[in-house]
Amino acid sequence: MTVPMIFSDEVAAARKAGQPIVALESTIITHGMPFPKNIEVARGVEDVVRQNGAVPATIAVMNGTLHIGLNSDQLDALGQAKNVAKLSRADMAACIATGGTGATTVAATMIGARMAGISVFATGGVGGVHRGAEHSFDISADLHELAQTPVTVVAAGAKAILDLPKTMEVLETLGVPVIGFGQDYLPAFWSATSDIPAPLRMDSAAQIAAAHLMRMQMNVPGGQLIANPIPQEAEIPQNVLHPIIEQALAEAEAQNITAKKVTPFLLGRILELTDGESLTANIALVRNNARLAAQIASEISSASR
Ligand code: PSU
Ligand code: MN
Repeated sequence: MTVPMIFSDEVAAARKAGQPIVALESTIITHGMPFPKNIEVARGVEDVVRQNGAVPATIAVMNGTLHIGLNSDQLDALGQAKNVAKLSRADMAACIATGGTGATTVAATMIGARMAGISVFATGGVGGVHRGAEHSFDISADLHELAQTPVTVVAAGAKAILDLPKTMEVLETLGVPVIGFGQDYLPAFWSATSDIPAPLRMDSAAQIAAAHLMRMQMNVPGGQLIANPIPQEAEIPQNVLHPIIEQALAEAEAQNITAKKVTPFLLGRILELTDGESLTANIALVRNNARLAAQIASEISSASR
């Protein structure tokens, strides 16, 4: 039995030519941003990858097939589809086996990327340890995926709705390298910095590529998390965001939102409460991550030649 997996024409050509490829997730399209902005952003992010010398591969499951790269019509269809499943490590295989359609989270996109031989993946923010996890036990499967799947993930840190110190503790326990890009402190998604020191710091895509390749050589399982700060001009300062996040969290608790629904609910409420400003920042940071990911993928390509 083989996995039903299809490459877009663009990705198939890039594989043939040995060009660098950057994986992109699809949950951010279906569950992270509202229609029709989501489709516009997805296309824009793909273009940023292209402008920086790599080929984008947006990953999703459609009608039981794992797609590595979506063409324009498929992107349109996914962006408008209702009731799309949010797939993580636990449910990806079941969705494919039963002919379902689902968007891939960071964890599921990493699995798809590994299967397609793609080393680098750009997203907005990874999942992490939720606030109150000591009661809810809500810890994203993204963290465990980073510990076992050899893909370098470029994100703007963990989303600020999470418990960042606990997220960092879990990543350390799991042996995931967290590399601050160009600064000593970790970014906090919508804000360029936090007061949490970055465990590692690198200042160039070449260094990140070298560390990725060294882990492969050493046969150390797992990937790397690159914490790339949102550009200064696009950030929302932490003191502005703090009360809004508190309100969204309180509403989630009052409405008994749990499990997979937590992250989309919080992102949606923060969007409303900031009058769309959080979305503008989210778009800027994803584009910024796509740029760095394309540079890292190019460095890995040329170093492996
Ligand atoms: N970052 C965003 N928007 C998103 C997500 C991340 O800017 O929608 C998604 C990612 O797919 C991530 C998921 O893997 O949220 C985490 O969900 P959970 O906390 O349920 O593991
Ligand atoms: Mn969760």
